[in-house]
Amino acid sequence: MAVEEKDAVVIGAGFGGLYMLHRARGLGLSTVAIERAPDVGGTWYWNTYPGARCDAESIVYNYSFDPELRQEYQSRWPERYSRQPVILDYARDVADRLDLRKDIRFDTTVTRASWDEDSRTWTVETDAGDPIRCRFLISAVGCLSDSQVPDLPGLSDFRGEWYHTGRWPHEEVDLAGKRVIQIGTGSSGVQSAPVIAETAGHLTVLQRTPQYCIPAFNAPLTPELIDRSLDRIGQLTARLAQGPVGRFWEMFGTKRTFEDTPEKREAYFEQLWNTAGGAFSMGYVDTMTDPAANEAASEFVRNKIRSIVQDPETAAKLLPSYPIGTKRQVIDSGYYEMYNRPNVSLEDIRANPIDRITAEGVRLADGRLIEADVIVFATGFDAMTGPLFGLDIEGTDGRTLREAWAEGPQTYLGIAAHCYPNLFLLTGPGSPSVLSNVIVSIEQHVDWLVALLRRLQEAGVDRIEAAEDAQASWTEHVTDTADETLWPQADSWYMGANIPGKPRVFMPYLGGNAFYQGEIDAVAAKDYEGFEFDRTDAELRTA
Ligand code: NA7
Repeated sequence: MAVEEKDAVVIGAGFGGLYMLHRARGLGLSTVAIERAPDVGGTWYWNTYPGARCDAESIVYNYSFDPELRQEYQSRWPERYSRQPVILDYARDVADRLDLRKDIRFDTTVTRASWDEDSRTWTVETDAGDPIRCRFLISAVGCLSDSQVPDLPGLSDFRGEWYHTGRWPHEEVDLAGKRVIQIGTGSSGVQSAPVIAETAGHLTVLQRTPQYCIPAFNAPLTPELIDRSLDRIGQLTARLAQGPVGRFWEMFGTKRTFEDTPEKREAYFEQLWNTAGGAFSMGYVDTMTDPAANEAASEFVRNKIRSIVQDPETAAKLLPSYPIGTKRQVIDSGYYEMYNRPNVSLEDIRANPIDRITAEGVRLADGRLIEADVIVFATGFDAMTGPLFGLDIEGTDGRTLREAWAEGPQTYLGIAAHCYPNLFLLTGPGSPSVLSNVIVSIEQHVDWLVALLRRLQEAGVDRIEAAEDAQASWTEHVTDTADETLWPQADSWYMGANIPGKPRVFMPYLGGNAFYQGEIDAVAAKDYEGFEFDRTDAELRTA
């Protein structure tokens, strides 16, 4: 078997992989990216379900590393929140402009990676031919790429069609006039249901946990809207630049909930409802830390639900009880309004769970059969660790990441792991990742990593590993930061709670990008404190 030699292998050709590939070339590293899809785009390649769009604003959900490209695109985004095909086209355009495709192996899945201490290289095996040996292995697999269809009895008996939102066919799926069951009401389900309801004969939504949805107020992106958004972003950036900057939940608000009179509070919540989108539950600085403050925000949204949904019984089923913001904040376009349509109904499957799937549809515990032509699984992902475990990466102690992280992910700065030398995890567990505009997190990690790789090149270092104690204290810091807030209280995918048997650990870092930047810059300034450097001929430094 021939072995191909490269300096670096990047896994994934979404926004993380594309930017990493571009910057690795700049370092003069021979680099190849491995991508299981037939095209670039990552999550934006796979998530083609009806209504799929980004929940970060278009003018900031794009790369900033090339200001001219950003400027050029600013007037090209059609809407305030871009639809999936628009974002996929952008990723394709970037790949073409930077001539990245020639170094991407499409339709190729990484099946295993193992470290060889003698050569100080990773051997990366794929399902498409010879292995690749490389000095540096960089995961850009994303946090939400391992889609999950629940293990429900009887699915193979179902005579209709079924789809998962994260693996939706790229061909048109005609739902017109059909009886559709949708399971799941996270961001994907809240986006898809109103669009499906427009043409379906009947849509039945099976809800396990209700959501607090904040309206997106999506609209064509006019120059006025761009100015307003830029102004808001400018104010936030200026505030963060003043430092010392707060953590994620302290970035947006400045005052505390009960500093305001009830009237002022109601008016402020109304203003947030109309403008804040995903930042609603951070409008006040204490919403995510003080249960009483959170309850005030939660109740405001519950009242909105009561006022929008006409049928009181349906409205009651839609009222969440956990603290707002502790599950991923969903922003919607007409989700609650959809329940006023005659062709939509809601089932509370917490109270009356799914018994099984049958040939005709879904049978509930009370014996009722809901017949369907199509079942849509909007049931989410094995978030953050799932995509990494799928790579079957084996470390110096012979343990795979799945084994090493059996009690929860252990990383240093969310980008490196002890026993996994020369492996880097872009937007890995323990970094801000999903609690940010993820393109900002990607650029942050890639830029920081490029500086580190340059340092290694200059010093002739061929092995770098996160020290065990540095990893332990970072992991504790991630948990302690989460424990200052209400986030760990919810059964969310941040906590691994959506996957049976997954350890209950808060995985992303709540520091927020600005605070986190200060922390990783400080590590770099101390010549990468917490990492052990090594070179083949002589030891350079051990931290
Ligand atoms: P999410 O946010 O994980 O939502 C999945 C939904 O599916 C959620 O309502 C789940 O209920 C529900 N679910 C999951 N498993 C089951 C089973 N077994 N039975 C019934 N219902 C189930 O995934 P999305 O794709 O919507 O969004 C993921 C992220 O992508 C999103 O946050 C954005 O960042 C982009 P639960 O709440 O767990 O009770």
